[in-house]
Amino acid sequence: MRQKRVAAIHDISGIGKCSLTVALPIISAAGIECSVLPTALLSTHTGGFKNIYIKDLTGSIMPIANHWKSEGFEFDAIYSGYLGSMEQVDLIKDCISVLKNEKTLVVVDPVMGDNGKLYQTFSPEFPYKMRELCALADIITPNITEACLMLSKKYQAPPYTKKYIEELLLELSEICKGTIVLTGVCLSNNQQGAAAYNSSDGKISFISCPRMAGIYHGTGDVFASTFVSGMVLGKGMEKSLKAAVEFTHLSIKNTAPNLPELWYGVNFEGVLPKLLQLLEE
Ligand code: PXL
Repeated sequence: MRQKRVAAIHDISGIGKCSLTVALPIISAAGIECSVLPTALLSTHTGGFKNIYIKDLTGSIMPIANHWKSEGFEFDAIYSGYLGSMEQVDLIKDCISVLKNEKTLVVVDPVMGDNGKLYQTFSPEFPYKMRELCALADIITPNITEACLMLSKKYQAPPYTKKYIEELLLELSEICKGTIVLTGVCLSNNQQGAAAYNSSDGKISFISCPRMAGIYHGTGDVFASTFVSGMVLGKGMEKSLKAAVEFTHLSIKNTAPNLPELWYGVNFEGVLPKLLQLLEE
């Protein structure tokens, strides 16, 4: 049996510990080959840095996907994240149709915002466009902000009731007919985690861990990359969700003593040696 392979379609931010600089090490540490398709090259991420250098790579997306296809590469998952423009949403839809086979899992992380705000690089119409990509996915992994943006709902600050989270999951299942994984699910001030809704059996699961004070950038990417790894390794929804919540928590715990210097990203690197064990549990 060949090694598992994931096509990761995100930007590459040279500094900032997010998108491809998180997806590549995590997926690789899980023993999975990670083929990278960069959507844009940035000097840093956009969450707090100024004067960022951005090189758009829109024109490279289809030539890369078509070359992979012509070389006969097959993918166990296609995992998309931060996209540079509305036009890229259409291109990633095309990429999926070029690269997907009947067994490929399509995971869309609709990266657009956090803490109630759309990231500075996106226009207000972007969340509506992102719904089109989510409609093609087997699994989507929005945070609460991204869920509210796609549903045109007013953002509410945490903590949330279980009923509110269940309502969001069901509303999102109108956009994506597969599985909805919602992150940033905080049911009390000292807990944090994720919830999932599987439309095939109607089951809703909640997983939580202790909440650490502070804001931690890039944790959505740490979560989704771990989750995708678990799913590709055949661990199933519940185990992958649990591993992703726990690995994200470990990364945050490993960062808290280094705030504020590490305001821009978590020290997931220091806990990478524990990843495989979490995925095995
Ligand atoms: O972590 C999400 C992310 C990915 N890529 C870029 C970002 C952000 C969040 O700010 O700016 C470029």
